[in-house]
Amino acid sequence: MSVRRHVILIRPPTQMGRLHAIVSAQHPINILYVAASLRENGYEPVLFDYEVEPWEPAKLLAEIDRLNPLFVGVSCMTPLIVSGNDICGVVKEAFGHVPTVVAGAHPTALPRQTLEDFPSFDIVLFGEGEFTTLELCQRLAEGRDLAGVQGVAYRAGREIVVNPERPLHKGLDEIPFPARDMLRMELYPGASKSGLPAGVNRSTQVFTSRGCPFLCTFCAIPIAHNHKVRFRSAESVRRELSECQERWGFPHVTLHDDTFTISERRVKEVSEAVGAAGVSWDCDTRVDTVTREMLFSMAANGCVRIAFGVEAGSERILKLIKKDVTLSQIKNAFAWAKEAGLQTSGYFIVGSHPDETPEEVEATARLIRDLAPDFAHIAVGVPYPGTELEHEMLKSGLIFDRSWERYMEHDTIPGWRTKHYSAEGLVAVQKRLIKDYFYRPAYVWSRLKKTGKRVLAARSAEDLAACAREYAYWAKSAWVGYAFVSQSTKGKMKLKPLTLQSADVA
Ligand code: B12
Ligand code: SF4
Repeated sequence: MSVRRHVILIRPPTQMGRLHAIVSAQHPINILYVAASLRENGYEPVLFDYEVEPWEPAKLLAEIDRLNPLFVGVSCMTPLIVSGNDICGVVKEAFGHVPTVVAGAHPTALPRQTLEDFPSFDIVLFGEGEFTTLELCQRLAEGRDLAGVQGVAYRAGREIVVNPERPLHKGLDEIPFPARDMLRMELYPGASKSGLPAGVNRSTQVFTSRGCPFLCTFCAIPIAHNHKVRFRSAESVRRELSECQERWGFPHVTLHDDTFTISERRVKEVSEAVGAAGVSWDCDTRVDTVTREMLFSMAANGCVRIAFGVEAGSERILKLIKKDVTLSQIKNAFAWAKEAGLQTSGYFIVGSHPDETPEEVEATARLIRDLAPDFAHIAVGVPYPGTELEHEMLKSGLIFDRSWERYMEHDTIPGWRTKHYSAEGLVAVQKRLIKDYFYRPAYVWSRLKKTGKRVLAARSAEDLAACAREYAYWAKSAWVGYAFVSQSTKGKMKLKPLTLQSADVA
């Protein structure tokens, strides 16, 4: 009998809603990390990325039939858990003996509850995936049970067993680079960050660290990383980038660290490594971990865009959500970034704390206008499982519907409210802030001017074509955004359940 070596890894269809029209799909780096580890250890992973390819059950089932895999695994953030379960349901119905595994942010926060709520999953893998997956495969290949495998929860008869968590990997440099060669690159044509036009910058994402030490009450990242941050060496980042350059020649890279600028010395080393690769890049970070000099040095090394988590315009709310930054730090960071010539982006939240008053939301609106970022990501606060925000809202009885597909920052009516806003009220105020910022003559003029400058500086037909694509991108974004803000939260904008049947497939 041949040894079973295949594993099927799946990203469920996107629930990015209309945003998907303006922010193109990112590479599923987390799954590609797991795939690379599997391959290095002699297994044969097969990827189905339903964010970019059509969900065709017959094709998946034929592949399972052909390969007889050790398991079929899905990666699920909270709003994707329902469609992840639907996919595994289709698998179980046809091949009851093939184990189904769910991993990612949602099951990591709720391992036991995920198995209790979703009958199509056999096994939950929580926390980091590389080493746990290898041990899981070994046990499944040997037909042994999962007792003692750290980082898994599973069914044993009618019981659910939750094993102890696996300690975080100490040496990130030892983990093989994501298996990007498994992607059909033509399915990921553009940039994956709002404000970096799709089609203008073909890009990939690179993690130079994992985790974040801060305490923001709404953020799910510390759940998997225990408020710890671990760094890769600049040399390891340099090698990953040269692999990317040699094989795919991406002109742009997103450094996807949760807070890229935590250590000044390391920012310098990594920026220089990226600069030497000759690509443009962008990153996300906090306003209190940058200096003017750092931003200039990043720009000199090819950084073109920086996004800051701002969240709120009221110092009281910033304290309540444990963001621990001040308004003057926010203003300085944006001013320095602009001075350094970087495109700026800000993340803002309405309802980041259940106590936020309408006056405080207005303070956020004013702050967005004052900062005048190139792009403002204005979200509704979502009480993701395991966060302090969720704990507080459950305690105050503000969550009335835990349908996970509603756990999106946009495009659905929330299943929760705050003390001052109803669920519809939160969406209505989110829409108003978006409209007030993006649909002002000053903003439209600033966009026309910025791209206009590039038209004047164009030296080739290629440069001009890039400018035309950029104009088209902003026009499309304006159209998509307008359709969103002008839709009533009542009537037409009834919750559209984003399940497998209705999720959009690019
Ligand atoms: C990149 C990213 C995205 C990308 C998509 C990435 C992808 N792979 O699909 C984009 C930008 C599209 C995105 C969108 C959203 N995201 Co996001 N995203 C991230 C981010 C920044 C990095 C993910 C990552 O690759 N991490 C690095 C890898 C190494 O870690 P990992 O993801 O935990 O994966 C490991 C294990 O979980 C496991 N694993 C994961 N999947 C699988 C699958 C199998 C089969 C196996 C065996 C193992 C395994 O192995 C991996 C390697 O160790 C995280 C923050 C973070 N630091 O994780 C947020 C994060 C995951 N996102 C989050 C959220 C909320 C969203 C949105 C819902 C926001 C919204 N718009 O409403 C959307 C939903 C999108 C959708 N499709 O419906 C939350 C999740 C919270 C939650 N409980 O769901 C996070 C944690 C951010 C936060 N601040 O809280 N996201
Ligand atoms: S919001 Fe940003 S700074 Fe706060 S914990 Fe999450 S990643 Fe860290």
